[in-house]
Amino acid sequence: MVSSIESSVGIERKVVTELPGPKSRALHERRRAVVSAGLTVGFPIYIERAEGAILRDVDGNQILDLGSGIAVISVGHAVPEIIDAVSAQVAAFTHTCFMVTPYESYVEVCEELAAVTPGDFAKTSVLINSGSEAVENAVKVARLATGRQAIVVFDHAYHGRTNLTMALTAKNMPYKDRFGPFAPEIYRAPMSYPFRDGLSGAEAAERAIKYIETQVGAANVAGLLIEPIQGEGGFVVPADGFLPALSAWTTKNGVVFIADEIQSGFCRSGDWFAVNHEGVVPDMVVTAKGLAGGMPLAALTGRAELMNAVHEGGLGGTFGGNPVAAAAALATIKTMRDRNLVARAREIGEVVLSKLRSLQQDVAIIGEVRGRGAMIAMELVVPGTKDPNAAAAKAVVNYCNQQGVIALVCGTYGNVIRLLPPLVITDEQLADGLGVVAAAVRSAG
Ligand code: PLZ
Repeated sequence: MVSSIESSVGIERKVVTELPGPKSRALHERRRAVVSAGLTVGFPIYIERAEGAILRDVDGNQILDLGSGIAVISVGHAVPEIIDAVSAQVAAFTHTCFMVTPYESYVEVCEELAAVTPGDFAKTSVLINSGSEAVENAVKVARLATGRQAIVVFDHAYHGRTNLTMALTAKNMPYKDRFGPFAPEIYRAPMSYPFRDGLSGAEAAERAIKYIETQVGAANVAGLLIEPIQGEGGFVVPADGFLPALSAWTTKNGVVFIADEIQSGFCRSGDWFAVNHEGVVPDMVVTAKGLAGGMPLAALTGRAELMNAVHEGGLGGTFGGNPVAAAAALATIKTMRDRNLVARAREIGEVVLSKLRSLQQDVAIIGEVRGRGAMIAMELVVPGTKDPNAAAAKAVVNYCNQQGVIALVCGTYGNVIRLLPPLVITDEQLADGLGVVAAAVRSAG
C-alpha cells in the first residue's frame, strides 16, 4: 500500500539554507495577500513532507520537531499503519454523516475511548471536530444533566477559541482581546501553581473550594473543568493532592468533574491520561490532538448516565467522527499500544528532566523545570527573581529555530519553553535536540 512508497525524509536534522529559505520566504509573501493576518506566525518555514520526528521544508531543510504540531503527532509523522488505515478508508468512503447513516469505525472509536479513559463504569462518547467543540459539548451535557448553570474554570486555563471556550480560557491577549462579549455563568477559581504560590495541594484546593463555595455556591455548579496539567497556560503541574481534593469535592456536591485532557492525554504525560498519575477518575474527559495521529478528531467521553441524559438530536454535527479521522484514531490508539508509547513517554521525560535540571544548575534564567512524561517545560525568569522573562523565552525559541529545531513558548506570561516531542523520537534525535535547546538557553542567559 501507500506506506511502502519510499520516503525521502532523512532521520537527521540538517539545515541547508538560511532559515526561512528562499522558497519559504516566497510562499510567505503569497500568504500575506490571502491568509488572514489574525493567525499566529510561528516559524514560517513551509513543510512539504515529514516522517518520525523530522519535518522537511520546501527548501530541503530537515527540521527536528520538538512540538508535534502542539502535541498532536505523538505517534510521529507518517506512521505506516495510519497511512494504510486512512488510505483504505478514503477509498471506501469519506463521509456519510454519522447522524444520517452510521458506520462501524465511529462505534469502535467510542469503544476504545470507553476502554482507555479512567473509570470502570459504563461510558458513552460523542465525536466532534476540535478540542474547543469537545469542551463546548462537555459544558452542554454537564448543564443539562445537572439542571445547573455555573461552570468553574481556573487561572491560566486554556480551553479554546470559540465564544464559549474564550470565556473559559484565562488569558486575554491574544485569545480574547476585543472579541467579547463572552458567555455568562463562568467562574474562575485560583489554580495550584507551586512555583508561584508555594502552597501544598491541600492548601491550594482549600483556597479554590472556599472561593467556589462563597462566590458561586456549590449547589449552582454544573461542572468543574480543569486541565490536569495546564498546556497553553505554562505546563503548570498542580501540587500533589490538588486534583484528588477537587475531585472529592465535586463528588460530594453533585458537580460534574470534567478533565480537559486535550493536550495532556493519549500517552503524552507518561500515562494514558494525566489524571491517572494521582488516580483521579473524572466524570467526563475531553480529548482531541493526539487522539487521531494528525487527523482532526475530538471526543467527549463520560459516565453513561450523564451523556445519555441528553435528548435524541441534542448532540452532533455534520463532520463529527468523520470516517477517515475515525480510521486514523483506531490506527493511532493501536500504535500507541503496540509500541508502548506510555513507557516511551516516561523514558523521554527522564532524559529531558535530567538534562534540563542539570542545565538549571548553571543557568540563572531557569526558574523551574517541570512536567510529566514527554510534556516538560522550563519557566524562564529574570535571574535572582521569579519575574517572568518572556524576552529570554523568545530568544531561546528563535535560536532553536535557526538551528533547525521546533520548540514552543507557552505560559500566561509568555515565559515558558515547552517540549512536546513525538513519542517515537529516537534517542539520538532527542539528544541532538536537547543539545540545541541547552545551547539556546545558555546563549539567552
Ligand atoms: N484545551 C487543553 O490545549 C488546544 C491551541 C493553539 P482546539 N491547544 C492549542 C492555538 O493557539 O489555537 C487546546 C488545549 C486544551 C482545548 C484546546 C482547544 O483545542 O482543537 O484548538 O480547538
